[in-house]
Amino acid sequence: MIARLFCWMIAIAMASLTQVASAEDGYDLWLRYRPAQGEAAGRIAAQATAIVAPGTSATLTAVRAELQRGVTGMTGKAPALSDTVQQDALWLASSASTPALPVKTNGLGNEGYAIRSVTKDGKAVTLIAANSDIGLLHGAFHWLRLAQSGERLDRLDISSAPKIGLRLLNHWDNLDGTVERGYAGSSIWDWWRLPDWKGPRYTDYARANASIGINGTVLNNVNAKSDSLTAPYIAKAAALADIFRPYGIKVYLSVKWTAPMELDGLKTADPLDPQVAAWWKAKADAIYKEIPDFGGFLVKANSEGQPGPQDYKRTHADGANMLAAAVKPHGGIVMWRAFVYAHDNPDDRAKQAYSDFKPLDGQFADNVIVQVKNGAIDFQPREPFHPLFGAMPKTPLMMEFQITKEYLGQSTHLTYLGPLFEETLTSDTYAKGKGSTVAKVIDGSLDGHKLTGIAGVANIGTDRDWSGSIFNQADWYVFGRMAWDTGLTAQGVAREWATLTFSPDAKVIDPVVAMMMGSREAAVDYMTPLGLTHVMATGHHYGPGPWVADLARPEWNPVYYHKADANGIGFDRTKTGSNATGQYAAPVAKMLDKVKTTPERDLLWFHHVGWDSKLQSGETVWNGLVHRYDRGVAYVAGMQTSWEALRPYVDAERFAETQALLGIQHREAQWWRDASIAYFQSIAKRPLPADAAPPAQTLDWYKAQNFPYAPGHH
Ligand code: GCW
Repeated sequence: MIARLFCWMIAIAMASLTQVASAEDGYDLWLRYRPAQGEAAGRIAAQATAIVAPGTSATLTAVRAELQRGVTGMTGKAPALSDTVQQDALWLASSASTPALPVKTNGLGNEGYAIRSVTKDGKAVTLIAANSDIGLLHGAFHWLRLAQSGERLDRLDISSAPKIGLRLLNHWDNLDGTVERGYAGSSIWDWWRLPDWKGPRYTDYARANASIGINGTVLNNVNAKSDSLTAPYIAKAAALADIFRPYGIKVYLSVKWTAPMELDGLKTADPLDPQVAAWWKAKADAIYKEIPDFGGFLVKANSEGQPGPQDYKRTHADGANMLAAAVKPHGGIVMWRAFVYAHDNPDDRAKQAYSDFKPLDGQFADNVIVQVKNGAIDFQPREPFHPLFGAMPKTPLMMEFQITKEYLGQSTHLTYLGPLFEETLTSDTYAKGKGSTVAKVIDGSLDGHKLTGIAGVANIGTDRDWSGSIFNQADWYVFGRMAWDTGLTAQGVAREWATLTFSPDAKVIDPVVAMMMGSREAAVDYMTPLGLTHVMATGHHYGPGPWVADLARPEWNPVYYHKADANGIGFDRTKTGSNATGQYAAPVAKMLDKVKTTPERDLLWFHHVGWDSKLQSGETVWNGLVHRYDRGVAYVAGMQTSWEALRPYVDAERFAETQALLGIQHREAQWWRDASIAYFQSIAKRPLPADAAPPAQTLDWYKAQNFPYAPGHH
């Protein structure tokens, strides 16, 4: 009896173990390494009978562990580790430790890699070559990506190196564990228990980021607290840096401008005061003592209430250069944000960053890089590229994208950001004639800069799936992949991600990629069609609020942005209006100054047009607006149908989650559509087009909706 009970207990324990091992809860991200199907398993096993990656560095240890984990997961058989090259082995060798590699590594830099099927001493092997162990790590992840995708592995000839130097995540994580604009749980940094307790998530975070080429992370919110610069918090950051170092990831900190006053009672934070400069120098020295490869500082100054050098009648350059001098002896950098606008500046908000920064071109120290958001307002579903790109040739500029979706449906909407990133990177600034793309500005090639960077505001939290939903993981993934190679397409990366996340089966991939590719445009349609912007509800930015007109600062009110009145709608940013168009290079400005030549997707961003004026389709602006709202909602309904058809091919757990979230998205898209139409109709006073249904509720009902506990607002 007892023996039987015991057997049962073992059986139950085994069953739950296998369940845990195979649970598709999203924790493994795109590094799932599930058993390969059909011939793929044999292909992988045949090319990885052994792993030859001798060396004692922490990075090589991580590389071997990752390859073993991957190959074992995919084939069910652990490859041997060997110090000598053997037939059908994966051979990893860096030029630093192996002379006369059969593959050239010049041009690969410190992080790039080559993967080639070669013969070494009569043995067929797959060589992963690089100039450093970190390069080998990136190469190993590339090989694992190919293996997981079911690709052929026997005739490889690949080489890859990043064009952009700094590829960073920016965490808007607070020291109390909350995350500003975070929709995936709490901060993954357990500041309270660091540096003693270092949970396994930190290593998995490093693995995930290294696998897509991210090489730095800013640990704390740009709305920074001084405390992160105290000795206990530096020790905590150092503990994280130690975990990330083998994966080629450096840590950075956001700093608060007035830290010298708050922490040590200095009378001023004037950047030209020698005591202030000395304080920062000593602070930098203290940080580098604990974190010898510390990356540097990120600064939000004189923006949205944060203190900064302008409080002392100094410029952003004065401030940045003082900090830059402090980290310079250690090889550190300063990332100075250009996201600034002031309540006492009556000028169009979209113009203010350019007005502040353009005159400072040429005045920044050589270890300062100015971090510019993709658009001139704030991470909207669609923004034209920021006019600073191309306008500061003497200053390195880095891109800031927002991976977390403050304005694109937060954690519940499926709105794949690849197309948004691609649209921005391929935009032509015309700064040096045709072909002066934003990508060329930030990769330094347009103006010959060596210091180059791109940052994404992270969408990572303590949720089991890290990002709040399976599909939100794709936004993290595509950010990393495009940061590594700005030439990748949103579509190509979507395929890659879907293959790794679901399966290489075209029956799954094709519909999933199709859903993803139109999803961001759908959000534009149901939230901010035709170039509308910033019409979200106050504070948490969850849901529609185009009627809001009572906030203290004019540019906090949606009515400031859409300027709808009895005659028409849109913000006149042409010569007759705010002249924001004048901040672009002449050919772009000329194009945007006329309604006719302005891309319709940006129409209301640049022009105030009559309700009855005609769109390209021939319909009126009013009718076109309504039709776009409807098109957005219909797209979401279409995604629901596509997803339903995938039920047989997707595991129950991820199927159910996505199904439920698409349900939320549909309901909210409808709400956005109805509320927006109810409001704009009250101003336009025009009938709905014949094929459009009236909003479900009255305008007052929509206005009365209130969400005091919507997440992410701190
Ligand atoms: O997008 C806005 C957000 C703020 C954020 C700010 C910024 C960190 O609403 O939450 O603050 O931008 O980028 O500084």
